[in-house]
Amino acid sequence: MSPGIREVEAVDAGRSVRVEWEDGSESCYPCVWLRDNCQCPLCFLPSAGARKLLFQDLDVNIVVKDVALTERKKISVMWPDEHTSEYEAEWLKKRCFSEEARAEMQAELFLPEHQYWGSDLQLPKIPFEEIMYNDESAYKWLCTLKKLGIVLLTGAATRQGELIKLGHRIGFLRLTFYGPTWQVQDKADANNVAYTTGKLCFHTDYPVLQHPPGVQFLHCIKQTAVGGESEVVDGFHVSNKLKKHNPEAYQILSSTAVDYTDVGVDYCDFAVHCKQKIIDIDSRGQAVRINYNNATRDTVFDIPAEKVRPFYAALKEFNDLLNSTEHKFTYKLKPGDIVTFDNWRVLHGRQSYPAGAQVTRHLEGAYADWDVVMSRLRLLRKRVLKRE
Ligand code: OGA
Ligand code: NM2
Ligand code: ZN
Ligand code: ZN
Repeated sequence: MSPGIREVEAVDAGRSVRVEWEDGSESCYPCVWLRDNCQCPLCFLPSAGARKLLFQDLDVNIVVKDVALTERKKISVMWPDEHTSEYEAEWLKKRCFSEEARAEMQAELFLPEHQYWGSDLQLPKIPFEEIMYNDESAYKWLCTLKKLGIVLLTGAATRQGELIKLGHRIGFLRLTFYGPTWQVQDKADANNVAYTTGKLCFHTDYPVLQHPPGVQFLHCIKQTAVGGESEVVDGFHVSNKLKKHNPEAYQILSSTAVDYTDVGVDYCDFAVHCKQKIIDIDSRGQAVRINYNNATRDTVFDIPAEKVRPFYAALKEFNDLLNSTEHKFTYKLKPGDIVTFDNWRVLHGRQSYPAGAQVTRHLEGAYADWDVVMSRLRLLRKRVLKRE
């Protein structure tokens, strides 16, 4: 439980409020932020959890007129126009502006921690039925998916439709031009290399979309006796290695916009084009999304001719690292397995398998957005940890 408040005072000529907590620590809140976040019914709509106060009605130079402590659990602020705002101790504590408090809040909201892996991956397995009916199991599934990037669900029925149910469990699936769910099997006149018996090198799905699907589900309905093994690799771990051992290649792949293309007919007709960096990085240079599918990389390449060879050399360095035995993990899906993985982080591939008149291998696939998955994770956490 958060501590109570020992003392409160206006500081910095009334432009900030200083709170001293019962454990001796202190927090300082700028008045413009306090006024902006007044929780009274005039300023805030509790049913929407949203601000009613218009920005045009906020005085960005506001100072306090008076501040007082009410029973150690609340502070009350009076503003120059006599409007009064109340803030609860626990609410304030969570929103403390210290570096540590902000880091803690951000970690709780976004679970940014990653656990990297290579060929030593211990692929986590959870029964499909458990995550469907048990909130603790579902919470564990999504936490592991976020942290490790991959979880295998086992024991699903060996028929189409299980991913639709999984979609309902999290909220909803992401519709794309390949349909709400899609069938990975050998097809005549395949509109995608995935729909053949050929080998698929390490790739992320759908870099041709401006916002590629964050999470992918592949449900094995039928598996071939020979070939068809799956491979996965931790793209963030490999990116870190590339950055360390070949900074020039990393620089090229994280700054060169590559053209992607996908033209055809499936759910409806489509002609999709997009530019993506193969390694998307944040402001600190850390990889946040891999956008790499060699099959849909366009023949059109919008860079000066003299930069083409260095680009291919850089991509070869990355591709070699992805495929090193140290980094890749190989397994074979069994009927009833559903592999769930972070499509922004984990690159996946499959071995080729013999073609024939019969369909010998059938996976059903689907996508979800990280927004939807993280939303479900937070709601499950609230319920499982019985908070709020
Ligand atoms: C895909 C894909 C993997 C497999 O359809 O994009 O990667 O094992 N399939 O067939
Ligand atoms: N499928 C499997 O980027 C891609 O084309 C990935 C998508 C066809 C839905 C394959
Ligand atoms: Zn108010
Ligand atoms: Zn794929």
